[in-house]
Amino acid sequence: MKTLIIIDVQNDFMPGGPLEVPRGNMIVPVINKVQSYFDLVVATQDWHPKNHKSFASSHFGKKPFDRIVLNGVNQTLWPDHCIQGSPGAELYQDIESNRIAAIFRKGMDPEVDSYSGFYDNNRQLSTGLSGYLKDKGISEVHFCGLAADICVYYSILDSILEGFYATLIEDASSPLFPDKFDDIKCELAKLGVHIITSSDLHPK
Ligand code: VGL
Ligand code: ZN
Repeated sequence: MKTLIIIDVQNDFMPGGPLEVPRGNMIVPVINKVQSYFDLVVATQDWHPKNHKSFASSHFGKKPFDRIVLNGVNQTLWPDHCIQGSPGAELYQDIESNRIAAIFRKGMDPEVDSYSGFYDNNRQLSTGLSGYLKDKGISEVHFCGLAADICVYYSILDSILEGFYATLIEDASSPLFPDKFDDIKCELAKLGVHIITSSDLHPK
């Protein structure tokens, strides 16, 4: 069963949002085009309580993109984003959502960030995504969404650890820090991740 996982295509990550990803809106038509090539489409949503410890605003004297150690793990501090129930946390309005079978939310524990759609950054709390896919007999997953170098990247790493074959659809994903993305792609390729563009995919 061909499966597409759409990571965090939410308003706050779009150009003009508090944690804008360059070209974040440009990937949306590509994602919409390829959805019909897949038998199963699932999505993730960054979904933080308003006092989340990954926000610079939760730490006196800190500013966005500072780095701290949070409960023993390195943490980049972010601008407030994707607050539960806020308009910024909603899926971007142009993303076609009719074919999205399930949405897995993450980052709900105020003490722990969660980049991956599978596990939190401490690798303690599962979203259930792995079990959901395995229950359906899925062994291979395609990834797209935002940000390519953060939540998509960590989701791909976890998918490999969970035993899935992973593919990144590069033009359906966009990085927060484009300068460092070549290194990430190299690392993923070495791990056996297929990196393709949407033109390599074909309608069912
Ligand atoms: C993300 C930073 C903080 C992402 C989420 O979706 O890539 N990045 N929270
Ligand atoms: Zn977040």
